[in-house]
Amino acid sequence: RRLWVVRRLSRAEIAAQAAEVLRANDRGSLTVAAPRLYPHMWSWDAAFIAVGLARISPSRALTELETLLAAQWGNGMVPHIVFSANAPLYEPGPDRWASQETSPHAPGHAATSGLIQPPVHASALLRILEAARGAGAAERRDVLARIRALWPRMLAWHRYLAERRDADGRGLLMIYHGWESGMDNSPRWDQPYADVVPDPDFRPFRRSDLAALGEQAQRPTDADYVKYQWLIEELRQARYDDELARKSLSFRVADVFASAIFAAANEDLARVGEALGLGAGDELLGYAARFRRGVLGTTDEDGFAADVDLRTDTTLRTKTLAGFAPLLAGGLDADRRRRLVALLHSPAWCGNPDLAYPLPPSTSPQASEFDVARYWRGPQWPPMNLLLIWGLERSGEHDAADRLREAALHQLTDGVFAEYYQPFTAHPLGSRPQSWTAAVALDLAC
Ligand code: 9WN
Repeated sequence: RRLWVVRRLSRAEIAAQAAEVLRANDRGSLTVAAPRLYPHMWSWDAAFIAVGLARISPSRALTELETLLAAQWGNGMVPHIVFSANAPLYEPGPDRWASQETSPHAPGHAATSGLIQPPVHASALLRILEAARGAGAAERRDVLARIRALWPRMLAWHRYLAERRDADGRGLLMIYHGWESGMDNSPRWDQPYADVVPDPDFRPFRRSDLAALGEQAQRPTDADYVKYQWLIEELRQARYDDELARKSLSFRVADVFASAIFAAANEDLARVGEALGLGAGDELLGYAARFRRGVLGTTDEDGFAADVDLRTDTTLRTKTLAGFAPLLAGGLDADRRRRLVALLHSPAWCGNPDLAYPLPPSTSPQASEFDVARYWRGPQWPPMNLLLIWGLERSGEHDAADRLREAALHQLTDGVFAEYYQPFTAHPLGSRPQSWTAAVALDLAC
């Protein structure tokens, strides 16, 4: 085992270099997720990027959310990709989605995908609001006025999720594609994907990700990709209509991690609304309570949560990071919360003796599916550390939050700002420099 050894940056150097990465990936009113592999705007990346940018300029941070929400669909859906023109090739591009031709809800002025990603946006908005309080009077006034203007879109996004993605009110968000979870090839989805069988005459298109990255072992497999592409075909056939999708798609899963993010995001949006006198507090806190209950309803005796395959009503108990969802959503009784935090520190997770940094791998090293380099099947992902830090703080677990914060920052002192990290050697993996990693570094370093 060869550890990745580099000159470590100081806190001030990390902040400066991270800011430089975000500047270089800035295309004016949006920040590309990464210059080569992801040359467009991604939904949850944009939220993390806004959190980082808020440390430099609350106004520019808000622009990120404004650009994303300007591409919102008429039914409130916020698309997972907003395409920029003249960017390097990324597949599936706008033609594959054909959203404007297919759905009456798709915006006429923006090319977008037809999926969602986890709703971190309101949590980003709250951080922008907090950062604006420390800004000069003119910027503060401007940011507050723009948050008011954005409010109806944020509310419509949360209503879309609560009404269209949890139609039966069980407090869990339904997703139609592994990409909607943001954890594309996580073992969480192995079982549901086993039932996704493309039509025999389906012709998959060429992958652009392998050419952009060149590291096949760090990306999903070809077999995975055919299914990812096929599900887009199914969605298009369902005209991106939630009524139809909910009944017809061959992938329909309740995503417990996104549901926990949504529970927290509703509380955060309610706080923004309260601070600006915008109302809707009862509605938002009602959603928060519903999704918190939904998440808690999937937990085992340690408080570890599970996804649910909604086609078969099967609980999917996998050893992935998503199991810590209750720490994000809150609501565990003190005893089980302590057990869940102990599990987080145990050898199955951050306490694993082989780890270079005590940070949660995306999949437990003790799981049979663990793969040290392959994307969401093992590597550590900086934005997930940030979500857990927020969750631990929200749950009152301040010592655990501090430990995680220190390790997460230390990992990023290599100054590479990689998409993900090899957990045993700390080698930077995937695309680089990745904007959301720079944003997390900036937030942690400030
Ligand atoms: C598909 C942009 C996105 C992240 C996801 C990550 C990856 C895309 C891909 O990159 O997904 O949406 O092409 O692999 O899994 O979490 O938002 O950084």
